[in-house]
Amino acid sequence: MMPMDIDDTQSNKPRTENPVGDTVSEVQCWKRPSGVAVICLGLLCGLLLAGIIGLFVYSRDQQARYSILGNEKDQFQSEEDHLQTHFSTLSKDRDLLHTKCKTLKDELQTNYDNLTKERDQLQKSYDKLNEERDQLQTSYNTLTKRRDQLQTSYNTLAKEKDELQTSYNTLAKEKDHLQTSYNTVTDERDQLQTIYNSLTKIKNQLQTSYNNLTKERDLLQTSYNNLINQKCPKNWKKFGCSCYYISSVKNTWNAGRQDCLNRRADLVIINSREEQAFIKALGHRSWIGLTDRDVDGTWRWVDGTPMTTSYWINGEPNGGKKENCGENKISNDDPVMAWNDQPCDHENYFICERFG
Ligand code: 2F8
Ligand code: CA
Repeated sequence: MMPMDIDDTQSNKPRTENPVGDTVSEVQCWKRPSGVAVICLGLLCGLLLAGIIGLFVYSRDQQARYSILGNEKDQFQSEEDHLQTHFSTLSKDRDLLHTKCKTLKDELQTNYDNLTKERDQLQKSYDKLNEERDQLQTSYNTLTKRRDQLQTSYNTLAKEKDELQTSYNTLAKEKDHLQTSYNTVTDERDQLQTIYNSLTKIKNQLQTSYNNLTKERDLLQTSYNNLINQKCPKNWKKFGCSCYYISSVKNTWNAGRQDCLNRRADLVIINSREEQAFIKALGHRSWIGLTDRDVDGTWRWVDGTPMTTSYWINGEPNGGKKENCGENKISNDDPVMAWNDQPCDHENYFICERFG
């Protein structure tokens, strides 16, 4: 900032330090004697007077203005000094700022250059990163597709795994059941093997027995055939393998039995319904080889075997200890049922039986 130059403004105007001096040329006009000149002189005097008055007024005003201007000049001078001082300070500040500015400018230039280099490097890095980003984006897209495929595969595999797990659990249960069944069957097999071994032994024993029995059967069959074909003595009747003799006289049970024994026979033992029917059909009320004389109520045959099948008449036996010997009674119409218990000392016909 430049200081304001007050003196220069004043120098543009004519110096008025001595205004009286300026009227010298006008006084010289008084030396020309003429009327016109007088008039002119009067006019001039008037004009001069007016001028003087005007100058006076003007001078007074100028004085006042000069005074004001002096004051203003002082003020301006003071301000100029102040401004000069301020200007000097500002100049110093400007120089300082200029220096700082230059330093800053250099620093900024350096920073700018550095930043430019960094920017270029960053730009390169940015471009490189962009390329890497694009590559990564491509890789990301590829990986995303691959991930989706893997996710689909994973889901499928997960389902298959669950199904396999379910199948595995089912198979494990079935395996346990089968293992239990296998153990049970194994135990049963072992038991059956033991039984089989025992049965094999028994079968072999039975086979041996069967073979022996077959031989015995064949022998018995031969004997049976011989017996069947064997004829009975005179006055004896044939039935099956036995011959039967019907006494012609009556006697007690014991005497009748003795008579049979004398004939190499014994009182008849009835072993079947057919034999009983045969005996009854002979048409004689007679003793048979049945008695409970040893134990009342327990009937046995003369060979000592217990009676198992009976053909008692309805209501018999009824004699208790009084009737201990069996007879074949033919008074009823039934073709089979004919037995009655009688007192053993009662006399009765008797039937003997010889086997073979
Ligand atoms: O009514 C059946 C009964 O008949 C006779 O007694 C009344 C017989 N006794 C004699 O013949 C001795 C019983 O043996 C028989 O039960
Ligand atoms: Ca009786």
